[in-house]
Amino acid sequence: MRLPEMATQRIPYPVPTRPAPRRPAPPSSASANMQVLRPSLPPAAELLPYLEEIDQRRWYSNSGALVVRLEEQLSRHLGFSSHAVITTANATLGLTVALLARRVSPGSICLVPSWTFAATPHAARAAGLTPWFVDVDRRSWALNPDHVKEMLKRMPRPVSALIVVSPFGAPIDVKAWEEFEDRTGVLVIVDAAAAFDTTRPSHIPSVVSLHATKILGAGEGGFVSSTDAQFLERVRACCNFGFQGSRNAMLPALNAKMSEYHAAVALASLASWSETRQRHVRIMEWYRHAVAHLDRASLQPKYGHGWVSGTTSVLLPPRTRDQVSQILLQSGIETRLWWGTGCHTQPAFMDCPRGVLPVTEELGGRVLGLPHFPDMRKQDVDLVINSVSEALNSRASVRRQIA
Ligand code: T4K
Repeated sequence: MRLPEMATQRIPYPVPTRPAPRRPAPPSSASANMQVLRPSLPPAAELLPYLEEIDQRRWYSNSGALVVRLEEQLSRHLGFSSHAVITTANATLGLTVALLARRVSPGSICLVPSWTFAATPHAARAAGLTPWFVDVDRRSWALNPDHVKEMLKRMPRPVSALIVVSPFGAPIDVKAWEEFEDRTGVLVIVDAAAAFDTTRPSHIPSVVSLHATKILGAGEGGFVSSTDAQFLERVRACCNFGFQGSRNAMLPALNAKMSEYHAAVALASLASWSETRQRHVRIMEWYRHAVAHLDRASLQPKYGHGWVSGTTSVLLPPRTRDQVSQILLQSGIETRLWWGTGCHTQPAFMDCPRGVLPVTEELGGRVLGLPHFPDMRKQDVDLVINSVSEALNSRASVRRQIA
């Protein structure tokens, strides 16, 4: 039988032209059309040497040389004394395999904050657990080990695991969570998706995202880090169909491996990390300086205190967020509710059990993600914060007129 004409035709993809310059030109204008995030991954010229290596070896996935090199470089960069990183296809799968490799009991409860991205409870479910939403601490926007210890006394069913989330890259007190794990026996995983800059060695696994929107980007990608070598061996197997030195599936598993092409982008990103970090340090300093002049809004707790992130979130007065976001949009400034109104309000998680969530409810109604991208300039930050200030003032004057 003859195939229809269309199916046999090749789509005329554009032929690549000359490699782009080292960094794209600044995209933003201080007047309008500012995206909330505009990632800048390494240009083609910086990827070329890695891509040529792949061509020569004809090895494209399954623990290739670039993946191994990336894992070694990441381990060193994060301050581990030995190979302590396993790369993954993305952080959502990284969280899932980390839970599987910690040998959590299927069907048991995994405590997660509701104040997080949907990936966190999705991963708990994918690992066969029931996500149970817990409230965060107002002072950190993260889970508090002492509050959770108290909560455990009142749980109706056994809790096997807990995912503590680094809020938008802010550091987590890993020592406190190590002690929590020792005392309670609940297995802890850190969702450090946005926390490449603040991840530190611990036997407690941290899972970092290398998504294009994160500070260290591979397009898609992630990694699991831990000082526990046996756990890491299980993570490696859980990323590769459960194989442990043979083609017999020994563990519950997935295919969560990173390809050589993604490792190439991650290696090129890592090579320019200090320059990237410096850009974010500057942006965060500008935001801190500008927001200090607003009396009714504040940045997330300890924003930029010795760490960098790829996003900026501001806490607005109650019942102003939607109007501020609308007014900014009218001026061409895009904003984003990165974590929506809390996972417990999303249809996929409506059936998940939960505690009371007053802080999450409050943050879900008041936090707004402002523009933050690597080539942002001081005048862009000033424009954003002046627009927030004007939006808050115009709202206050409307309320005064009504009164
Ligand atoms: N845990 C936490 C706490 C997380 O925040 C995340 C992910 C994860 C786990 C899971 O990590 P991964 O499995 O993704 O590795 C984004 C990201 O896709 C997601 O990685 C991130 N968190 C989440 C908070 O945000 P979207 O759907 O909001 O992205 P999107 O496509 O709307 O892009 C945001 C802005 O960036 C837009 O203005 C468009 C722009 N953009 C985006 C991409 C991808 C570009 O200009 N170029 C691009 O290539 O999810």
